[in-house]
Amino acid sequence: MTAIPELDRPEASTPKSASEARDFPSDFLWGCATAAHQVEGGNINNDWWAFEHDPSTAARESSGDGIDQFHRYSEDFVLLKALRHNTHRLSLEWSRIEPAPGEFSQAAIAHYRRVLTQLANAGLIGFVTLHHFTLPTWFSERGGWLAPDAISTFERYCRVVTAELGDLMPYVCTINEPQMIALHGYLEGYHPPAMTNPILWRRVGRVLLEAHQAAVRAVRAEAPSSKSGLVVQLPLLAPARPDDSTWAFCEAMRAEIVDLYLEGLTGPDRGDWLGVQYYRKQWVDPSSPTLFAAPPAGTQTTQMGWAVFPDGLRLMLHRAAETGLPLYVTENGIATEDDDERIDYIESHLSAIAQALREGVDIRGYIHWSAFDNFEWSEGYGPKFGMIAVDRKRDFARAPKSSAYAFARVAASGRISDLRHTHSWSY
Ligand code: GCO
Repeated sequence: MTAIPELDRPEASTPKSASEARDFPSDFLWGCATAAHQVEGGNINNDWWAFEHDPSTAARESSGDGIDQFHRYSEDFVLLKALRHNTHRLSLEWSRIEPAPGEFSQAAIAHYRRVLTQLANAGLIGFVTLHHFTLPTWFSERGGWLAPDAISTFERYCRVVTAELGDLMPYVCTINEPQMIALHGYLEGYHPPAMTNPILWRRVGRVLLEAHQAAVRAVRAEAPSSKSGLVVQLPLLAPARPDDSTWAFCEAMRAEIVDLYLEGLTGPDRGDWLGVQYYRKQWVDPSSPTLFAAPPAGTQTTQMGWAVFPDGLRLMLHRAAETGLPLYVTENGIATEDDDERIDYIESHLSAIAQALREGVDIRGYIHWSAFDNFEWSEGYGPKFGMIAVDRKRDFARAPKSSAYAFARVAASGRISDLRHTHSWSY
């Protein structure tokens, strides 16, 4: 393992809390998540690239070179392992693998074989997402998820990649946040295809649930030892006001954003586990043009304007546990320039997970969003979600922040109190 002076000083191996009980089991998975379009750079053949370059859309800037992970994945994985991660979540870029309908790039598949081999060699258990927001341009131009053959086309891609790479994918995340694809792309209009149509919003959500099941079938057929799961964002939704119609509207939103997916995970193709992604509490407001009210005055909010509410993670883990599936937290994090605030956020959210564990919820890992500051979709590179800064202006140098070392100590010991044991460390 690469030595990191901040972590490998002799006192670091015997943290002050060594005698305290662990908060997390010794086989718990610890890591960070990324997505191809947010880190690779140069993904010019997908719907997001087109959206970023269309001045009429909500996108602020081009994803450009990303953080050039397309070329720097090896050193990134070695760094994450040195930071005591034992797992890593990343995604495959469909538009590279299938640049034209039915035409699969052997070079792109070979690239991802090198990436996933390097991941395993670095000692990181792979959570590999098949679809994380970006669609090949040809797929979106044919109607995206609303095209009559969308599911069978996606299933064909899933079969090819799992047949080619499944031996290197211990965990497969089928579709990232189907609810957010539907909500942001078809109702709120700030992701492609920039629609604001309540009927299509509802329809796409159902298509994506079916597409998940098709992906599970593909994984079972082509890579039977891989374990597949849907990864859903589960915000804690509350009515903005106590009147009956706001309550009813909140229930209707919850039905579409949460219940549709959790209650839809039935039958043989539901997958082997479920990924819970949690960031915030949201107040539903039928009279707001965005359908959500601003957080109440005095609420702590992030660079994204999101309300910090750690107990919501515990509550949504309980809700997700009703599926009976083992759970992994596959995303949770904060956009902030203030890294101390990130450490606070990690502490409060890990405490919520530890409490859910004590309450009997089967949670097997925590994957933070994100490893590196990266491209935050329509918001561009402004929001800082990473534990590791990247110098995009010069040489793409990676610089771990204090939170990266704090997280490393918890990952090594399984004790939340080790986040704060900074007295014996210098940065
Ligand atoms: C999502 C995606 C990530 C985001 C992250 C912060 O949740 O929207 O999975 O790609 O970058 O969640 O918004």
